[in-house]
Amino acid sequence: MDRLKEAFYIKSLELKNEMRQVLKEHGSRKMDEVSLQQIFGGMRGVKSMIWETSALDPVEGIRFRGLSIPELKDKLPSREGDTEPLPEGLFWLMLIGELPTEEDVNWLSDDWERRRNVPEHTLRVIDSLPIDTHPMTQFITGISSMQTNGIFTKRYAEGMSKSDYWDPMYEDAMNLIASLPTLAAYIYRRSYFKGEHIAPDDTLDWAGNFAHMLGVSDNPKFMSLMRMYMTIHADHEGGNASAHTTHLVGSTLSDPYFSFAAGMTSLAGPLHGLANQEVIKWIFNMVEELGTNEPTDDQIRKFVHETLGKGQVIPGFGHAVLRRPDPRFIALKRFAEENIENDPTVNIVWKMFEIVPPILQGLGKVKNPWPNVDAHSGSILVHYGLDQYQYYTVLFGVSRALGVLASLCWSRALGMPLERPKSVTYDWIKTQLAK
Ligand code: HAX
Repeated sequence: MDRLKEAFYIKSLELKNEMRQVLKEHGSRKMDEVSLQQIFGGMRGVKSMIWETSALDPVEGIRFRGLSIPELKDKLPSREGDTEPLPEGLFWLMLIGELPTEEDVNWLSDDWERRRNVPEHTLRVIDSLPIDTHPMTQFITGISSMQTNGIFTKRYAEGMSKSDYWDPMYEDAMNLIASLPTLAAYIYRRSYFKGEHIAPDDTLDWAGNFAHMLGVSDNPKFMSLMRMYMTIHADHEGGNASAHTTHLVGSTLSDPYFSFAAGMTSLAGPLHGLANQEVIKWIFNMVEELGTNEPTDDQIRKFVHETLGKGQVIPGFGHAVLRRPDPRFIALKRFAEENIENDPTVNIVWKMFEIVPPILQGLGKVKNPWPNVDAHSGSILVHYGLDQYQYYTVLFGVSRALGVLASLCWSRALGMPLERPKSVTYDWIKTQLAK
């Protein structure tokens, strides 16, 4: 058994036993109450799931196993010559709750390198789609088609015991994560570079090699960006749509390929991960309409009002949980301040950071007027030459695999049951209110 798998197995056995005991003693204790507003309002804030890999505070933002984004930058190993954390380190931390050493991270890079093969038939399935198929459609199709390699489903069919679920779950999760950069780079080169693919570089880490295979920029800062991008998008506790979908589908004992493909269909919605493409599309439309890439504050303000006037949302602003500027937005801003000088798209994003929140506040209904992660990520990608914004959600998806698949391993190791919340009819509500 490999070192990470063994550590995970030992930790999960301990926690499983402890949780069983706690449930036995305190199972009937009330932890939450649900209001009518919450039933109608997309279940905001209803506590209903165990998610070990990260937790989201409305004001502080995300913490991965207790560590904030700046703390991750300080504490996780980075590649020599780079200061951004390696996503391998975050995966290690999320999976077993311990900070990895440099040696651990190197081992994981090598392990994912060994596992990164994408089956030939997956490439053929993608090639059969029209060339202008949205990259997320190609990504989801590719992930589903790799399910033929699934170990969990095969072992289940052979009659595996419940107590062994965690084992093939771990193997599938690791194989899938390892292969995602290859799959995603294949889609990018196919869609935008006439299928001129770039061979992997075995000397590189997982995210560095992904940046290399995309072939966007020779600037080493682009690789550095990919490492931090893959780290900060990885997890946002369990209630967000892509995580929750993966969790829900996984609870039926669908394997990681099916569960993650389902999660990606959630990420592809414009209120969730597709917002990163919508932000740049919105900015490019504004620039084109105004005929300048240096719009004044008043011009931006007018464009924001026009968007709202059409009954549309301002992409990249607002959040279902956060009530402050998203720390992931702040991390990207920090990266841009350190590495990018006077870029027109980045400048527009910074102007919007000042201009949009008071306008949204003025509507009197927006609970969080501040920017989220998607407000900033695209402008930095544009700076390095990755301006095919329809591709952005695939990048988000590759990163999100780290958190949701680590959590899926935990769900199976802890013996989490089929998820099945209760729905009610409006008549039932009226009857309750009349009582
Ligand atoms: N622009 C205009 N109106 C907005 C808004 C925005 N950016 N954010 C919220 N509102 C509106 C809502 O549409 C809602 O209006 P109605 O009552 O007329 O339906 C009202 O304000 C209250 O919404 P809320 O309670 O503040 O926000 P929700 O929890 O319902 O929704 C969203 C959170 C992220 C979906 C929302 O803020 C939004 O649509 N933002 C723009 C899209 C976006 O950036 N999504 C990415 C979010 C982060 C993420 O998941 N990344 O992957």
